[in-house]
Amino acid sequence: MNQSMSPVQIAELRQLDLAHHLPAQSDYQLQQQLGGSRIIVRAQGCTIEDAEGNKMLDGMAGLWCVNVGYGRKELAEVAYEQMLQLPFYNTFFKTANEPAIRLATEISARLGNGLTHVFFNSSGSESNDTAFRLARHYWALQGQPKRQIFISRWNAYHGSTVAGASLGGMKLMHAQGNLPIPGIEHVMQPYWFGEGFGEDPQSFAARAAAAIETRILEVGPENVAAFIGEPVQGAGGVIIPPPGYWQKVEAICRKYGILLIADEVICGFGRLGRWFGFQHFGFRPDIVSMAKGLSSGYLPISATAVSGDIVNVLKQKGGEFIHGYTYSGHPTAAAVALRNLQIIARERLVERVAEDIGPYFAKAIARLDAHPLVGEVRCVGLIGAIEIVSRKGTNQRFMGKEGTGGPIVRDACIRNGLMVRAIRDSIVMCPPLIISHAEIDTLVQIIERSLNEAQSELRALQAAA
Ligand code: PXG
Repeated sequence: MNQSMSPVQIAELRQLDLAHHLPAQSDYQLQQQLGGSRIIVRAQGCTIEDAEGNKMLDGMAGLWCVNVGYGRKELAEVAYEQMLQLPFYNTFFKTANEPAIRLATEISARLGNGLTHVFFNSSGSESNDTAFRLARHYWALQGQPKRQIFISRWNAYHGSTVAGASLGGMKLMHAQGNLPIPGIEHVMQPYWFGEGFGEDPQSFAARAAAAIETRILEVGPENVAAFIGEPVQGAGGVIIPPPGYWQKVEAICRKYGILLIADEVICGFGRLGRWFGFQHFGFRPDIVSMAKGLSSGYLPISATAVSGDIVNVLKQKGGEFIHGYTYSGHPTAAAVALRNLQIIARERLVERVAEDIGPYFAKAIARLDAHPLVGEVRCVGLIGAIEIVSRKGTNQRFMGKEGTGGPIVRDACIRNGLMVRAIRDSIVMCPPLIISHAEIDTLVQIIERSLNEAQSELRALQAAA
């Protein structure tokens, strides 16, 4: 288990990767040019290792999900035991299973705020699909079937299914496959550095929230089902709304009787130093989507939590909610998720983010603010971003457009042993919640070194343009 693969084995795998495998969200021509994907073979703690034996610090917790870190034997054991006892059974036939019931109970206890019930799915996208169908169904039962419209933000990420990508505000995703589907309205995002630079953050927050109200009035409040938003936009580039934004959004939703859906797929399970992001920002959603950190990515499982008020309507007026997935309430995935939540609680990882590693991370990455390429450093809890700019003190980008600086710095980080993601010109960080102080120091050192290396390349590009 501890040996890296031979060059022959690696070559064979990469060949088969090209011949038969379509990796997610990939440019398949580029995959071909690169001779196949990088094969990741194992991971432990916060470190991943590829087939060549290169070890890298995982600054992304896999894909914003491995909150408890890699190599948790007890999660493997719980899956093994559950598979022997009951690997699978559905929840369609007036049936349920103990892990799903106990997990739903645990999630609703952590949520509080009247979010009493949980519907299970296998991915964040499906979780939002469930929220979408449930919200429309709820309004139909309430005798307001015209309430069909969802309001979302540009540059939001809510998944890759048809409803998820439509709810999301990624224009490049919409361009493929004629999305969004009808009934979805996008408004500005609370991205101060990109869209409010130089503006007082509070008035920017008010402007971003007011855009929601304006759109509600344009389409008619009686036609709006829900507003959906990530407490902090992750895949959009770690967009942390200025203080006051969420309170204003919540007040607008209440004013017009619109459901508020929090997409906690990234923010949930300790990422912001509370169990859920809405608890950090101090608002109260009616529906909550969650995935990723729910099982720390050990098995695919997601959940859509629903307020007791909505559930009462379903119970009293609903009949059958004709929605569900084969794997809704999957016992093995639920057993692993339940144990994962027990680990988070036992090791006090949420408190650790709030009181120890979050503040340490904030202080450590703040150092990068002095770098000539860095326009802004922002973070909350254990998620953060660094904006790459061509001129210090501005939000101007290399080559006069977004997307040159970020990828060059990211590639340097990866070369130097840190897995991070570039989103346009942001380097984003989302390490496992167990990351040590020493590993945070390493993360910052690698970024600093990578910024230095990228600088000459970027200045040369700019000069040649
Ligand atoms: N909501 C949010 C907030 C997410 O971050 C999803 C929904 C969809 O989850 P699934 O499990 O269906 O992928 C996500 C997923 C990126 C990246 O580019 C981010 C995600 C997925 C893939 C890539 O950073 N987030």
